[in-house]
Amino acid sequence: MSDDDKDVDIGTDENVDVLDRPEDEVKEPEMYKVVLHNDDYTTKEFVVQILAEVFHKSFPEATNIMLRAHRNGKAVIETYTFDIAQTKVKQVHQKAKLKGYPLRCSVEPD
Ligand code: TYC
Repeated sequence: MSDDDKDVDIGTDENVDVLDRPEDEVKEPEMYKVVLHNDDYTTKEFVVQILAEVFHKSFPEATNIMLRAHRNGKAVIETYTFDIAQTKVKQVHQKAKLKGYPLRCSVEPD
């Protein structure tokens, strides 16, 4: 008999003990809020444009978020993993700087 003919038990959930180790469990990533801050100089139109371009918000959603920041001083735009949140903030600051606006966003733990 050749090696190819031998039955090899590869193991199934029925006949192999599986140990549940907490360190093997898949954890959800920690999430972070991107917060939009009000200022006296950036135009409402530009804020709405940024929210559409960078955060893919519809015009009505973008308008609501902009107005919340305008009235309350700040507004949560969306939550993301840390790297994505940080990248969005950088994109906002880069685009605002190009137009000479002081628009600011920040990242906060959710
Ligand atoms: N307060 C600004 C104005 O009256 C508009 C504005 C809204 C700016 C929201 C920033 O996050 C902001 N032109």
